[in-house]
Amino acid sequence: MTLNSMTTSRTRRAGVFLVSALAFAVGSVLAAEEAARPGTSSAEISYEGAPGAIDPATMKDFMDGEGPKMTKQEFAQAKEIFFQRCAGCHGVLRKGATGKPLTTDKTRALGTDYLKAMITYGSPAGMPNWGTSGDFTEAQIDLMARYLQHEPPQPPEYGMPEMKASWKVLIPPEKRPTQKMNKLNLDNLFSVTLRDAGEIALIDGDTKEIVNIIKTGYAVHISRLSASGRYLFVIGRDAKINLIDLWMEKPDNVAEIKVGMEARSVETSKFPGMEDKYAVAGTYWPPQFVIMDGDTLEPLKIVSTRGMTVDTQEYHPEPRVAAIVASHKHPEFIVNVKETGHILMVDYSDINNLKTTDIEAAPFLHDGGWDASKRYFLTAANKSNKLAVVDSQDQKLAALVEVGDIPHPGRGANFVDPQNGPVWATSHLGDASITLVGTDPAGHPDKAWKVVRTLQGQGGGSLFIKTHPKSKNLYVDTALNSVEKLSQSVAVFNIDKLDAPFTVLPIAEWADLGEGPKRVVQPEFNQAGDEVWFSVWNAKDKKSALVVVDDKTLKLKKVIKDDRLVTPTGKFNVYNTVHDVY
Ligand code: DHE
Repeated sequence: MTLNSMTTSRTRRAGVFLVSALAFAVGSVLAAEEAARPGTSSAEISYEGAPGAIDPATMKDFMDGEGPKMTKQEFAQAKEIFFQRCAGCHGVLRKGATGKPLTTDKTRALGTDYLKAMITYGSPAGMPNWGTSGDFTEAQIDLMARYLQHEPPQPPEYGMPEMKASWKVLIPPEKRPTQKMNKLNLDNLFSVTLRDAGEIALIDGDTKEIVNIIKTGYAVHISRLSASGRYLFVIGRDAKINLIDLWMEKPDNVAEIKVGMEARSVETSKFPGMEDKYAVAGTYWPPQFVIMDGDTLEPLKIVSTRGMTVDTQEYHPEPRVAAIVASHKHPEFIVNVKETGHILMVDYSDINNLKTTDIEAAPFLHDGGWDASKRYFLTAANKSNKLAVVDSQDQKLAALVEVGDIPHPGRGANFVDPQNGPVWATSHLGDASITLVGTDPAGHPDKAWKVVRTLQGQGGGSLFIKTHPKSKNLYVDTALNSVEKLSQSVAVFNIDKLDAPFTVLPIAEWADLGEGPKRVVQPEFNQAGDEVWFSVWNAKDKKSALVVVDDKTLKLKKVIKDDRLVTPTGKFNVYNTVHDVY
C-alpha cells in the first residue's frame, strides 16, 4: 500500500466513522422527537416539500471550479432533484427559508461527507431522511452532496413583457353580461380547488351539484372573490391566474395571465369606492407582487420584495410573497413578505405614486386573517412561532404574540370565549395546541393580543381551523398528522364549553372511499353557517370526496362524490370569502 492510498483509505474510514456517528446521533434525536410529538415531525415536510413549478431547464447554471467535480449531466440531474424535493424548504437560491441556508459558504465548509449524512438521515429540525426512507439512492445522495457545493442555478426574471405576453382577455368586459344570467344562488356557491387536476369545481351549495369544472393553473392553490362577489380569481402554483365571471349563464374564464413562475396568493380591492377595481397577486419567484386591473387582469404595476430581513438586517435575494389581504379601512393591500418578515401596506389609491407602509414583523410570514371587527390582521410568522397583529386602521404593528410550534391558521377562527371575550384562534403544524388570542382592545384591554387560552387538539399537523358567527363549534383538522386516524378525522370543540373534551368526527370513514391517504382538510362553512364542508383529499389516482356535516347535530349530511373531484383541497364559499367571515 502506498502512503497516498493509505492516507486516502484512512480518510475514507474516518469519513465513514463520522457519517455513522452522525447518523446514530441524528437517528436517536429523531426517534426521541417522534416519541415526544407523535406524528408531527413529518407534517411540516410533507407540507413544504411539494415540487415547485419552475422549469429547471430555464435556469442559468453556475458550475464552478471550486465545487467538487461533476459532469454537466450530473449537474442537470441534481438540479432537477433539487427543484422537485428541496427548493420548497431551502428556497430557489438556497438562501434559507423554512429550511436551513445551503449557500456555498456553508456547504463547502460542511463538506461532502457531512452533507451526505444529513441527506441520508435527516435532522430533528425537520430535514427529511431522504436516504433511510428509500427516497434517494446512495448515488443520488452523493450527487446532491456535491451539487450543493456549487453556486445555485438562477431562474430567469419575469417582468412586464413576459406578463403581457401571457395575458389573454377571452371575453372583454363590454361583451360580458350586464346582469346575472344564471339562476344560481351565487352567495352559496363554492369554488373547490382540484389540486392535481389543475382545475376548480364550482359547486352549488344549495343542491350540492357541480355547476362547472374549469381548467386553471398547475397545482391550483387558492380562490378569492371580487368585493361585489361577481368575479372569482384562482391562482395556480405556476402563477397562472384565471378570472371567472360568475354572472355568465355557465360561469367560466373571461381572462387569464401568468404573473411569474411560482405563486400562492391573489386578492382584490375591497375598500368602499374601489370594489372590483384592482387585483393583486404575489409570487414566490420572482419575489414580487403585481397590481392588475380587476376586470381584465391587465398587469399595471410590479413591485419587487427583495431586501433586508427584519431581524439581522441582511439582504435576502428571494423573499417570497405569502398571504395578501385587502384592507377594509384604507385603499390598501396588506402583503406578507415571507423570508424578510416585512408586512407591506400598499396604498392602491394612486398606483403611479405608490405609497407603502413597511411594518417590521418577524421572518417566515405565511397565512392569516382578520379579527371579527376586520380592523386587525393576524398572521403567522410560522418558523418564528409568532403571530403578528397589524392594526389596519392606524397602519402599524399592534403586537407580536408568541404561540406554539409553527402556527398555521389558514384565515383563523373568530368567536367569543365565555371567559375572555372575543378571540381569534390558530392551530399548529408542529404541536397539538390551539392558541386563542384576545382581539378586543376596547372591551377587554387586559386580554388584547395575549394568549388567553390554549386548547389541546388531536395532534400536530394541523393546517386549518374554522368556525362561523352562527356556529357554536370550532373545527380543527389534523390533515398532515402521520397517524392515519388523526389525519382522517377532525376535532370539534364546543365554544361555550371550551374546557370540555372535544368530539372527533370520522370524516374519511363517512366518505367511504376505499384505499388511499384520504387526508381530511380545510373546514369551510356555507353562507347560512349551518353546514360545514370538508375535503377528503386522496391520491390523484384514487377517489376523493367532499363531506358536508350538519353544524347543529354534528351528523353527516351529505357525501359529494364524483369522478371529476380529483384531489379536492381548499373550498371557498362565495359569501364568506367576499365578507371575510370565519
Ligand atoms: Fe397553501 C393558503 C402557501 C402547501 C392548501 N398557502 C396559502 C397561503 C400561502 C400558502 C402563502 C395564503 C394565501 C393567501 O391568503 O393569500 N401552501 C403554501 C406553501 O408554500 C406550501 C407550504 C407548500 C407548497 O408547495 O405550496 C403550501 N397549501 C399547501 C398544501 O399542501 C395544501 C394543504 C393543499 C393544496 O391545495 O395545495 C394547501 N393553502 C391551502 C389552502 C389555502 C392555502 C386551502 C387557503 C386557506 C384559506 O382558508 O384561505
